[in-house]
Order: sequence, then C-alpha cells, then structure tokens
Amino acid sequence: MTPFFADIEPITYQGTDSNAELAYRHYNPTEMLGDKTMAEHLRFAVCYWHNFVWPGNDPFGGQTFERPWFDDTMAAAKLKADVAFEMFALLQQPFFCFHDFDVRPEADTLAASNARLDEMVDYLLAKMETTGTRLLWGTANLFSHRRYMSGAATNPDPEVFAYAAATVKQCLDATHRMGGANYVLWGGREGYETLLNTDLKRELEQYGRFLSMVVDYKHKIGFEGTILIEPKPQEPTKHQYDFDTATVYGFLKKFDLEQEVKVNIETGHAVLAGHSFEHELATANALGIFGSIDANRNDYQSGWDTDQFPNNVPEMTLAYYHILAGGGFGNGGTNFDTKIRRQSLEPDDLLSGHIGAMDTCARAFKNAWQMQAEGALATPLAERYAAWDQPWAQAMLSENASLEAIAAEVERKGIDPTPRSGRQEQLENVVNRYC
Ligand code: XLS
Ligand code: NI
Ligand code: NI
Repeated sequence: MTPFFADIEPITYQGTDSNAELAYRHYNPTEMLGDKTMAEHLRFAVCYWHNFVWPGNDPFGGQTFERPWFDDTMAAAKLKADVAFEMFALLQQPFFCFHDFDVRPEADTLAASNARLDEMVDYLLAKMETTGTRLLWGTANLFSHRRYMSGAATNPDPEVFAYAAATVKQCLDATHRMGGANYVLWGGREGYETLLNTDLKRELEQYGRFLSMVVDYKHKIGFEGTILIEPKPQEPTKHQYDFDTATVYGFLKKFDLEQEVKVNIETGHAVLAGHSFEHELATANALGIFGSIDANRNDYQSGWDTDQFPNNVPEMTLAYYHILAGGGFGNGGTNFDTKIRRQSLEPDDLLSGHIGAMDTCARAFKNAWQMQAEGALATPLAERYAAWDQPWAQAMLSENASLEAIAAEVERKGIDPTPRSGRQEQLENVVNRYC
C-alpha cells in the first residue's frame, strides 16, 4: 500500500440512513434488478486521466494538486498505477479507462514510447488480476502533444497521420491484451480552427480512411470489443467533425462503417451541441449505434466542458430510461470522465466525487428501471401512435404507396384529422413521481 489514501477503508453500501462521509447510500452493487446486479447493469468505470494526470490547471493558472507521482519517469508512472488501483479497490467499481499518455511518460521516439507502454501494460495487467478491475475502454491521446495541433487523422501533414495511425495500432494492441470491452476514438483535434486554411472534404476523406483501417486492424487481431466514437461539437477546436450523434452517423454511413462503429455519448458534450443527454441517447438508439456513456456533466451556467460528477437524478433517470429502452449496456458502461474541482486538494475529495456520482446514477437507474417495468412512458407512447396499426395507415408506409393513391384515399374517406393533446405536462408529472 502507498500512503496516499492512508487508512481509508473500502467504501461499502450503508443505506439511506447512514451519515458517513465515505459510504454508498444508493449504490448497492449486489442488489438484483431483474436477473442482473446493479454492478452488472451500471458497469461503472473510473477514468485515469482526470484523477491521476490532470494537475489542476485552468486557462489562468497552473498546478494546484501536489501528487508524489507527478514526474516523467517510469518509477512515477508505476507509483501512479499503484495509487490508481488502490482507489479502484476502495471504490469497488468494476472498470477503468485510460489513454496511453495517462499511464506512460512519452519517450524520444515512438518505438521507445511503445516499449514503455508495453511495460506499463504488463504492470497494469498484474494489478487487474489482483483487484479484479477490468478495462471498459482504452484510447490514444491524439490531442495533447504539439504534433497534433492541426489534427491527427485530419492533419495536413501526412507524417502526423502516419504517427497517429502507428499510435492507435499500439493502443488497440494494448487494449486487446488487457481484455478491453471497447476502444474509444475521441477526435479532440479532428476539426478546424478556421476554414481559411482548411480543406474540409480532404480532411473528412482522411478521417474516413483512418477509421476504416482501425476497424480492419481490430478484425485482424481478433479484438472483440466495440470501436466507439465520442461525439463533441467543439473544445478544443472551434468546430469538430464528430459534432453529435447524428453527424457521426452520417459520417459512418458515408464510409460504410455504421455496422462497425458505435458512439460513446458524454452528458456535457450533448449539452455543448445544443442537445439534452437523452436526445443523444434516443438518437443513437434510433440509428442503432448506441455504445457507452461518459456520465460527466457541464457547469450549466458557464457552458464549458467542465467534466463535473453527475449530480442530477432526474437528468440521469431519463438517460438510463433511454439506455434501458435500447436494451441496456452491452459492451458499454457508465464511465466517469470526471474531475474534482481544482480547489479539492485532498485524496478523499477524489473518493467523494465518485461516491456522489455512483449514488446519483444508482438512484436514477432504479427510477428508470421502475418506469420501464411499469410502462410509465411506454404505454402512453404506444397509445399516441396506435392509429398507425390500422391497415390503411400501414399501407401508406409500404413500398407500393404513392402520393396519388394517398390523395385518392383522402378524398374517398373524407379524411379530416382531429388534433389530440400531446400531454407533455402530464408526462412530466409521471417522471417526477418516479424521481
Ligand atoms: C474530452 C473527452 C475525452 C474522451 C477521451 O472532452 O471527453 O476525455 O472521453 O479521450
Ligand atoms: Ni469531455
Ligand atoms: Ni469523454
């Protein structure tokens, strides 16, 4: 054990009557809902980067956290891994996620960086073995280093494209070796700052080719996890190509990848795109590309991607409602791509953030489960569309239908629609009853 978390005991479920700081009040990992435990339904993951790599900087100030592993050596990387897995053991969440950049210091050449990653993967694998923590997804950081300032796959310089491709190959190998359930691509710099220097068509072609090669490679090595794109409209670039779920779908369709790639939807990114979280989830369900979530919220006043822990039960209830409506998580899960505030200096602040988030999600999930079981929204929804079950209505959607035939039918039947209430307020009240 490292001294970092000192004598803090593993976090346990203590029920809603508990006043303990470090306890779950709603997340009871072994509680059954249907034929699965809450742990199996929610598939919580802790992210490596915000918790153990981010130094607490913001655009106006630098590091606020003092961590003994903040150093560019392999010894520091191993200490960081020790502390990370100690936190995973304390929280007892089943999964974690990481970027290559989070777990190994970068070396002078790509080959040397790769060797360091390999060494760290061995180190992490041993820890996964002892703690039982699994990998929800791995990913490559193709946005922090200055070589990526004009993009990775969409860079005007083919050398950067090549470097990024080699890096993703390495990270896919690592994710595969660690039994990852998914592999994520978040295109932080795949976008542009100004159209004055950007050939949009060319960059999208490059991106399409890149992603096709990622999918080919996944099949070559026999990786059975899901490839996920994480949509985000902007930040860091002014405009990102993976703007939102619908945009990603159009892109996948163009490159024949819509059966191969799904989306990892982040609460705060949905809001940045001018949507709600549930809009993005429902869209992904409708298009058949739902994969996984990053459950971190934004500050809704500042409008930035502040990566805060989820704390809004009604918002998460509707999110899980749509996830359940789509059949729940397959390979996906609930990742906390979250960071404590830069003034939250203490080790136990890291724990409090996750405990609150897991309790929020557990409450929300139970609400959603109940809503689903009782058909609270599904029954009125089915009623709203029930008239479409009539044969003449179905016929209008068949391939034989035509505008002329429908026009004749309107005249023959004297069709004259009667407007019906959408019942929005009643439905909002229904949701509130469950929250
Ligand atoms: C940034 C993204 C990032 C991805 C992983 O906004 O959310 O953290 O999840 O690269
Ligand atoms: Ni984000
Ligand atoms: Ni994210």
